[in-house]
Amino acid sequence: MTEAVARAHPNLALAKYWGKLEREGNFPAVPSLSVTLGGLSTTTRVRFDAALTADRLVLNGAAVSGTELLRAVKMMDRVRASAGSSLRAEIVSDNDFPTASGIASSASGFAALALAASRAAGVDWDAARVSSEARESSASAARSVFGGFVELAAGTPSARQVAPAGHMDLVVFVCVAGEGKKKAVSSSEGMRRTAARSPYYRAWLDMAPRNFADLRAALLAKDFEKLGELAEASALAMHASAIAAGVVYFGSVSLEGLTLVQRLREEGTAAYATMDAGPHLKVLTREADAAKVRAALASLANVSRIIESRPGGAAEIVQP
Ligand code: 2P0
Repeated sequence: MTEAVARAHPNLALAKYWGKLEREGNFPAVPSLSVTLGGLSTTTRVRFDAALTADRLVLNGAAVSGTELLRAVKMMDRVRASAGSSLRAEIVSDNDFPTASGIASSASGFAALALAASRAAGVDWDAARVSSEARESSASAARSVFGGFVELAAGTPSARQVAPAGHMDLVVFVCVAGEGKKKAVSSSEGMRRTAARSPYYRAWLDMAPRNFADLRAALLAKDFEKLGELAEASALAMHASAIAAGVVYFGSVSLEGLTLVQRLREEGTAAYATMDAGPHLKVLTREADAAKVRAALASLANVSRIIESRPGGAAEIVQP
């Protein structure tokens, strides 16, 4: 086979990954636990072609070059090494969610690429190997190979499922902060600066594994309130350590959104906030409170759109 198409969903870390081990291969320094976001996907077609002299990448309809292309080529080189092939490929990848939405497209992107490329090259990688190769390109991508609730332990090659998508009643709102923001520092660079300069990086490394273990236990116990509290605490601790190094991803939507969900809780509605390497706000709630939480979030200024998601499935081949 020389061609394959794969689809993968982005994911939202409940217990965050922030910081890398000082060794080759892009290994996280802390364990993380995410929910795979159903309803949002990246679809990637890989076609090996003897007529090509270099890999080509078309992302959302536009040809990509430079460092973005190089990251994909590195993945393709690993696939070629595994297949004993020297063929170059055309990669066509499309997201059905806005790329600048604060939902990491690298997670679904590299999960879909690892799966499609290995299948197109005829190498028989199992899900753990696909996850490990995806992690090397982008650590959060290791988690998007699996559906439902997924963990990636520190220093381990691949992620694994903790619970399936139907395990828990959970609704995720992504509040996309309006345009006009300058581009944030990349996650890799933000982590590097945090590790090098933050007086609170040690505290983060100390807190994160305990937060992860408690959150994992809350998930298995289906304790939504506990899970939400721990997810919000993980995000705040991650950002506190980054901010102390001058790495500020927070914006007005993050701050006003955090205040809003805290007020909702005081009024008796279980909603929890989390943020990643951008100004967008993600809110966790349950089915019974979803309409109320959505209506409250609609009052936030500078939100260009609200995306609603629920736990989704694993990365999969969609065409032979
Ligand atoms: C996460 N983030 O656990 C954390 C929380 C952002 C904040 O993983 O350097 O693109 O490519 O391994 O996976 C985003 O970082 O970083 C991320 P690299 P990645 O989802």
